[in-house]
Amino acid sequence: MKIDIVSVFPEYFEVLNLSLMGKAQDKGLLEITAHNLRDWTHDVHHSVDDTPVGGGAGMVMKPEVWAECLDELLGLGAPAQQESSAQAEAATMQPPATDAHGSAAAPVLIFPNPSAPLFTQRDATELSHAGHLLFGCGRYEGYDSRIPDYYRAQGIDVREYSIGDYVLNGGEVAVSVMLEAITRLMPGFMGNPDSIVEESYTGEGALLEHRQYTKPAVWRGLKVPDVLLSGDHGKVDRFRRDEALARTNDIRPDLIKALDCKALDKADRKT
Ligand code: 6GU
Repeated sequence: MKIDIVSVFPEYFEVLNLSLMGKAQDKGLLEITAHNLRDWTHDVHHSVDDTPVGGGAGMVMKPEVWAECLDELLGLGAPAQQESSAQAEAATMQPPATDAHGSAAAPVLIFPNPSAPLFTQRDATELSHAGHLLFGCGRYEGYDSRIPDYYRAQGIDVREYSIGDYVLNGGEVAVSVMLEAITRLMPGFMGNPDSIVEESYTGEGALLEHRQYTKPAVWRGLKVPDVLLSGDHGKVDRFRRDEALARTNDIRPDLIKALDCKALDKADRKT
């Protein structure tokens, strides 16, 4: 998967060279490039933002700079606009991204935005099959809304996502979060692919996970539930499923409401 990230703080993404994401890059599973948006400016101040039209506090990211950058990274010819020959050459020299099946894949353009729909495990799963993701990180009060509108109108798959109900200073951390959720679902990313099958938020059920224990069976006076020591796999499965349902009902009743009834079995209904 080819991943381009555009930001005024590309250094933020050095964390992606660590741990499993770093290993996936070494293996050639991921090819991540963090670009500096200011490289596409032409003025001496390298300015990327301006005051909001209509008034108000803060600054809004300008569409012209973003468009020069995104046109190049998406391999789109700039309409009636001059491109530097070096930039044009770089754009044509890029090999086409391929999807999970090795065929050329349409890029997905993603803008983190606290006022957008919530990014969920479902989105992560869908995007883990993409061949090319391009993230545009806004700063300040956000970016000119015509930027996503324009690329949608060009037929690009454009997404805007929030990662939760709180406000961050910019999209960089949100992109790191989304990327980790997406890439760990790629085939070959995890050492043990089973570990992603039974997690919270996956499967039709989308329940919080049951509680976890390891040895010793008694630690500082606290016991592991007896049933987990029984060796009866049927009982263990039932215990865990009941606990997952009860915990989800307590902590995230919204997930229970969203549950597809068909995902429940007869025994579930008694808990
Ligand atoms: Cl995607 N961006 C920013 N700036 N703040 C957020 C967010 C995104 N999601 C939640 N808060």
